[in-house]
Amino acid sequence: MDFLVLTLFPELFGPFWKTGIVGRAQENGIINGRTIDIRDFAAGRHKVVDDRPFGGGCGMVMKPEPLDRALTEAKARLPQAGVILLSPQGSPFNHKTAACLAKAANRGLILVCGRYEGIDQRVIERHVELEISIGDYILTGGELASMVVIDAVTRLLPGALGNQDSASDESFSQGTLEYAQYTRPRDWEGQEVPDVLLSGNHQRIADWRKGQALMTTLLKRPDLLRTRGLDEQEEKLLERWRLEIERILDGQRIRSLDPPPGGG
Ligand code: 9D3
Repeated sequence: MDFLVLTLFPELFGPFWKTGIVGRAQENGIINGRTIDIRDFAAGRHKVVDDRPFGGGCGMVMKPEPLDRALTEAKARLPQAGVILLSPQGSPFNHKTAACLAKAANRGLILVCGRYEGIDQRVIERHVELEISIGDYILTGGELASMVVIDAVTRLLPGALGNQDSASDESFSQGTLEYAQYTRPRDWEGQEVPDVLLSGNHQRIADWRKGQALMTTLLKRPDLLRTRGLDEQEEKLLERWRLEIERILDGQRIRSLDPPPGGG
């Protein structure tokens, strides 16, 4: 899958393209990640890429011309690619979006990273197909957000993970959080690993993990289960806590999750 990132800070991507699962995918030819420096498309000796906003206000806006030329070059290199703008105004990024983008991997992606207070709206209207935000907090630019998107999409591509199955049976495709994990030593400073994990009974282990994942989700992210619901097997696994679960799913407060008195 081709990723072409348009940015004013291409140096941020050096180690990113070379490290970990993204790095290995790049080496194996599963992805081809490149950056384009928007400043290379700026005019004049000073290579100006920003200007003051019409209507006044503080901060600067990315000028349309350099970005438009950079995008024209990007589209010439990847004519089939979708164009995504990373922006605080975008749709929230989640597993479903990542899976969707991974499915259309053959098209490739052009990712536009804004800096300053934003980019001229007319470039967005001319080129951008999808605006993505990675959450409700303020970043200083789209670069980290584009790495988040590329990272999440890459690990869903066939062959990117060591074990082929590991992406499909993990938590967000199931709509839950993950079960707790343990490794050696069996007794760590008096804290023991749950017995069932040492039992060698694969069915019991699988059931324990499902129940553990469901309880964790219920306690930490009840919103995930409320939209998803429980199937018959899951209801059986959680029978013991049925009353508490119904109370939580009815939207009542979980006191342990409320902020402690006095904050902190
Ligand atoms: C405080 C400045 N904001 C009001 C004028 C506008 C603003 C512009 C540009 C705020 C942040 C940014 C830079 N952020 C991104 O480009 C960005 C982002 C983010 O800030 N949060 C979550 N997801 C994303 S994706 C791109």
